[in-house]
Amino acid sequence: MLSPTQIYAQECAAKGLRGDYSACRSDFTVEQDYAAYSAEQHEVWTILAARQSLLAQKFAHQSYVSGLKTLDLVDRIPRFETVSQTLFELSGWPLVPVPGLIPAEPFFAHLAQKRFPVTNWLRSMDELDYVVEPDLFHDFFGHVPILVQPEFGDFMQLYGQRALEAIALGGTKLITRLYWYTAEYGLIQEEGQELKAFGAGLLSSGSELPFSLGPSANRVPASIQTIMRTGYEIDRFQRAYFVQRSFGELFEQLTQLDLAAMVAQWGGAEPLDPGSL
Ligand code: HBI
Ligand code: FE
Repeated sequence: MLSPTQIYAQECAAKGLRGDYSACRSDFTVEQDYAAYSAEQHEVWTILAARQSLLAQKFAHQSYVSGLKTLDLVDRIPRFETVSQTLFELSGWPLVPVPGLIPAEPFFAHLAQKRFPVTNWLRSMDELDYVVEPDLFHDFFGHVPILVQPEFGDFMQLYGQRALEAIALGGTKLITRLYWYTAEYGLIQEEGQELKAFGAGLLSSGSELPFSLGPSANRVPASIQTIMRTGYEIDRFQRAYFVQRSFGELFEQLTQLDLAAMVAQWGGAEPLDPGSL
């Protein structure tokens, strides 16, 4: 009798997903085998991190920039335990290594219990600019630094809790869009502040980060209902970027959201075309 993780490992292999799922625990976590990273992989990391941290100074939300400095992520592949301990002390968010994409339910369960899953494999030198699946650089460099910011961390934990509710209601597609247009591609313009990026898909991309804040990007004031109704593509620049007014407001909107009503009304509807917003 195969376990759920063994079944999932077979599915990933069949889909050609990267990552070694053969040794993951029932919650889909693994060990980060730090010694396994080659000198070339450390070089991949330092090239990407040097380039992105320059862009982050200009385009990233202040809390991301300070997280990057505090967690010391730039000079080499970071050690999970070290950063996890620092982050846990700072904002209560330990990191858990995972072999790659894991099923939505365990992913949301980790977030709901204030644990951030970070992929343990890293792209190769000839994939420097783009990998389809989230790798160590996307997760660790893109998602982790801003978790030093309590308001955003609270949103991510609430998101995990409500996403589990949404799955039970049959609203996985709707709730996945909310993650996509905030945690992955979110922009924010706080009162009297400049427009900045906080989404990991932007913060880990050398090209889409400047694009999203540039003249030709389609930026839309954020509304949680519109976000959850809007489709997205995973392998091209986004055709809409939603701009939050504050992390507190995003948290409030998700707290107030009537998920059952949302799923009943829009669960089966055609997605909105982001280009039409
Ligand atoms: N697994 N490791 C990992 N990382 C993710 O970002 C991730 C996932 N599984 C599911 C998932 N994301 C989506 O459901 C979310 O993007 C909504
Ligand atoms: Fe991501």
